[in-house]
Amino acid sequence: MEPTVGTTPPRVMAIAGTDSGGGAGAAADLRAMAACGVHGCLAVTAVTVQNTLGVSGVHTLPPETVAAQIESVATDIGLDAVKTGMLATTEIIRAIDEACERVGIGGSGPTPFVVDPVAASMHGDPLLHDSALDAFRTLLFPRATLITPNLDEVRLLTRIDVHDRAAQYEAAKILHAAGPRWVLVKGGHLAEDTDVCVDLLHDGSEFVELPGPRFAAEHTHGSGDNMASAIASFLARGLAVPEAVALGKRFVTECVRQSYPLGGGHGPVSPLWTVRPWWAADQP
Ligand code: PXL
Repeated sequence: MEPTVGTTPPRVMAIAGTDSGGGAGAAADLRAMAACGVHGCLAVTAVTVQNTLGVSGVHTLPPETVAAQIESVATDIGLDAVKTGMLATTEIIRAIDEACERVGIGGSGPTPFVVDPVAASMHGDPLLHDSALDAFRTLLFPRATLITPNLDEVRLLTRIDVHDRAAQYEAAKILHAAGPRWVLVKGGHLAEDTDVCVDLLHDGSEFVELPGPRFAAEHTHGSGDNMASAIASFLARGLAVPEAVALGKRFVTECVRQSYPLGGGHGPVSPLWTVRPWWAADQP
């Protein structure tokens, strides 16, 4: 058979840490990107020693190696969108900011830039130095097309403890003032909503509430990574932010619905619902 040459898909980069348990971080990002039909590239920031019970070790890469991965890919392969996850230190954040400036990612450059301000694992293990919160605010937020904090990250970044919708609106306004084009304040941790999960999107003038079902899910490891990676993938496909966020929400809602147990702790959300079982006899 003659080999066939395919069409290059949209190209998206995750700047992220690894999770040896495979549920979150870089592995989740690249799976979500494949599920959303794009070519995923990766700049590793840190290696975590991790299973479903928690994080027992973190080894960060030299900041210049993180920057070099970004520039190497951007100057050859090209990038249609970039998303960040675990960034670990101020020095790595600064190196990312400088590399993005050089190759036109976020800010006034052409490449959309999604910043998921990851601060801790779901077990509360730190994935970011406390002193690096300021670097997020001052360097990456002004460069971001969209930031996607959950309510724990909102508390760290703004000191607002969001317990109701009014505070969710207030937090969105304060975070928008730090410079991102759009803010998505995710409502997954909002206790007052018992059967809905309302994410709030804000661009400095409009507010859009994105309601979705809430599941009593125990296995939600990697949900934020999957969502931000899906949104970046849809931005790379050329969708506007509200459409990309709405599709990202649809994607992650199904990932949470289909999450599975793994190990002795919290299992991962699953993008496998997008995979056609081509290996089964009746699937061509
Ligand atoms: O889900 C956030 C996240 C991102 N990156 C890494 C992680 C986690 C959560 O545990 O381990 C490497």
